[in-house]
Amino acid sequence: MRILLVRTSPIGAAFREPSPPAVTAPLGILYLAAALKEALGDAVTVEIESLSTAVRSPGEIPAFIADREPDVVGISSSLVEEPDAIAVARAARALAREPLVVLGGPYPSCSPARALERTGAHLAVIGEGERAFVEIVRSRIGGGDVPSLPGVASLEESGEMVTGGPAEYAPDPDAIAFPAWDLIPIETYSRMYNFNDIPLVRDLHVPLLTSRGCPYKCSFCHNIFGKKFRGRSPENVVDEMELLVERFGVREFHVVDDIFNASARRMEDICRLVVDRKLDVSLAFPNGVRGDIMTKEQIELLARAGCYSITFALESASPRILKRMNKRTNLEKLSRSVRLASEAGMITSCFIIFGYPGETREDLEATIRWVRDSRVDFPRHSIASPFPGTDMADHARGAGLEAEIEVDRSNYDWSNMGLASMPHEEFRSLVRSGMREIMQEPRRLARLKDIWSRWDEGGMKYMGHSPDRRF
Ligand code: B12
Ligand code: SF4
Repeated sequence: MRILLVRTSPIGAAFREPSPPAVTAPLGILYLAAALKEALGDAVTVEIESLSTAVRSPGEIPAFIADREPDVVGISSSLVEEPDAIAVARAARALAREPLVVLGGPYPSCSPARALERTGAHLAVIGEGERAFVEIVRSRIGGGDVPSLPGVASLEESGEMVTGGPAEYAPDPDAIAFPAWDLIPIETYSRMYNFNDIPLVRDLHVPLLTSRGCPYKCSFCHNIFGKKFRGRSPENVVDEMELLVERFGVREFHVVDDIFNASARRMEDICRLVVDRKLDVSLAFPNGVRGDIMTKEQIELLARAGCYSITFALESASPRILKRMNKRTNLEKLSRSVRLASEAGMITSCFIIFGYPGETREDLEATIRWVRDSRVDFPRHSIASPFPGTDMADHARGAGLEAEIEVDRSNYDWSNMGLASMPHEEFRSLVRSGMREIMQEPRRLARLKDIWSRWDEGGMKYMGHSPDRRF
């Protein structure tokens, strides 16, 4: 049985010069491919493609699908990639020998009914996908109908959505097979603009998922892996790193966990094991860590294990907005961790969300001041996008958002919604001037000069777009 797994990341990103959008290796479908191979062996052939590397424009999608003559098409998509998920599903369903079309990933996990209606996929998998997808393919090989499965949704003829019960999560994350790294060109993905947003330090890098689930309930976030933290054991994590070093020459790992440091002990043990095994790797945390629960010893241990870059999930420095976001952040402790990471030689970044529903000028200015005076090297800001189903979407309705947000490629993160408590033009100008104020702070400028000079001397490598793209 021929299984085609497609990741809908930005179309043609690999071909775009000089500044392609950020893309990571398609980790979700790499996990699915490994699970299929482990459970079904030679009964399946699995091909993995990502729209970022496989096609140059949406017009190429139908031929790209038809050429592969799949029996099952698995589509992995986030909500902002909805138009591409629709295009892939329609192209698959239009084939004369129609494959089974299964949609998974954050998009159907958070908006299953919308995803089924709009894409026309036969099935949507909600949450963790390995087990459900193996069972779907197994039943297809057996020739029967797909049975009702937990976390699998479909539409009845009446248009009503039915599921086989709530999504299930693998209780032991060590029992999940490592991603099928041999199915993708790691080098191609390493050359694209990376999530870490700064130069790389090694030639090849991959994203690494060392845990699943997050117990926090931030109002803007989507729950994909459940609310229970399930950490892989340190041995299992470092075994995967070792395999990637030895078999593929990968020496840089970008941890994309929701909350890598939920268990301090596990984090420390992972670092110690990397040091003990003399792995000579570099680590980055582009998806953020919780800075206000880190100690000096832990930060130093991370540095010894090869961590050169760390992103802190600040989001806002206004206590009022942090409360609305349900972030529960201790700003003082966070500030200390940023300083300690910087003193340990790491490049520091932080996430900022501007324009949270109801944000005032004072809230926004509090964030600008905090970041300006912090030891954050690279602030990474975005404008609030209230995704359907989140608490933030409810807050946004109170602030004037009337309809469910719609996706098109021109409003990628809906950044012009104007949900802050001020005229939108004023908001935009405050963000612009605030970011300028942060970036022109003299001590930050000096640190950045030092970072870029390390790059010029060859200490840091290709980041996916031209070296001219500086600040
Ligand atoms: C890496 C990453 C990025 C990277 C790369 C994205 C890319 N397109 O290549 C970058 C930096 C570009 C990025 C950007 C954004 N991201 Co992002 N990102 C992530 C992150 C941290 C890791 C993704 C990952 O590899 N996970 C690990 C794999 C194993 O999980 P997975 O892909 O979900 O796969 C599992 C299941 O979903 C399922 N599954 C997946 N695909 C399929 C397919 C089938 C057929 C089946 C059956 C099952 C299945 O099974 C898999 C294994 O269990 C996640 C958070 C997280 N920890 O997952 C957020 C996340 C995906 N991002 C998110 C958001 C909001 C964004 C942005 C909109 C942010 C912004 N405002 O700009 C943009 C949108 C970019 C885009 N084009 O999608 C949300 C998506 C929410 C949603 N409903 O869509 C997430 C979930 C964070 C969150 N918790 O809110 N992101
Ligand atoms: S933003 Fe991070 S800490 Fe908050 S709920 Fe999402 S994954 Fe957890």
